[in-house]
Amino acid sequence: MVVLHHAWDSLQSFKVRMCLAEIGIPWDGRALSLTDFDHLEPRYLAVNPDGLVPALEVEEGVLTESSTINAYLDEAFNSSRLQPGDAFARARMRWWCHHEDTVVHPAIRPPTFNLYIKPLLAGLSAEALENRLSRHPRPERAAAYRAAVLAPFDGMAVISAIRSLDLTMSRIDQAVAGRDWLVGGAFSLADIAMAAMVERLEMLALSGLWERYPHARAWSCRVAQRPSFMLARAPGEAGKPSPVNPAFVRGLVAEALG
Ligand SMILES: N[C@@H](CCC(=O)N[C@@H](CS)C(=O)NCC(=O)O)C(=O)O
Repeated sequence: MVVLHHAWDSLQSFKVRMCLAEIGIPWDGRALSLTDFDHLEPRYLAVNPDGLVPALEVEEGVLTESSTINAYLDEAFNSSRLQPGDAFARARMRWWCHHEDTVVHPAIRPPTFNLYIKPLLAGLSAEALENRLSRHPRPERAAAYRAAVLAPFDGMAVISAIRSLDLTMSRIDQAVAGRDWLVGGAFSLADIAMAAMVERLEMLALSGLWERYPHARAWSCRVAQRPSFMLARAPGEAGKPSPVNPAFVRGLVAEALG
């Protein structure tokens, strides 16, 4: 059985959980808490020396990078049915996966740190924080946690992230005008990659952004209705109190998009 090291509230882990569910691969989970810094414990750094989730352990070894993992799962367990056969469509699919990794994920991080992680880490002393961060192999990642705990709320970073996410939505809107899925005629790894954004925007009280783009909004609803989307979510999430304040977020959206 494959073993997935993941965090329930990690965007990139969501992608892999959804892919596992979509294909129907049984998996054994090792859930880490990123706000308890489990990912910086020596036992996890032995699995992924980058100190990031997700990581997938299979018989042959460990795979990291969510898009690489999803392509592997589809190829090893699903005869590549989640990747278009046509070379051009497959290249478009890879574009969406790359866009999620290089544009969407970096854009999601400032709102996640400012709106969600900051309140969760409030009260952590600078000393306790540095103790944990001293093991972080990525200085820029350590800096994001440091800012979440020690720096004031960064409204400008959140506003510029909202603008970037809005631009991505306009691209989704064009891609799904007149069809169900992002690439070709079938649901693919591209939809799984971008589904993570659907889930995260909900968690950050930013789902209202979809309203500006009717085709993208309809796509986001189709994605959210897939059983694999529900299975990828944290169990018992519904009804859990969120640290995010929706009224405050609405104000930031108004400022970002006018
Ligand atoms: N490109 C990597 C990014 C992995 C990544 O950044 N994961 C985040 C959670 S979504 C993480 O582990 N954050 C912990 C940290 O920054 O210390 C992938 O797609 O797997």
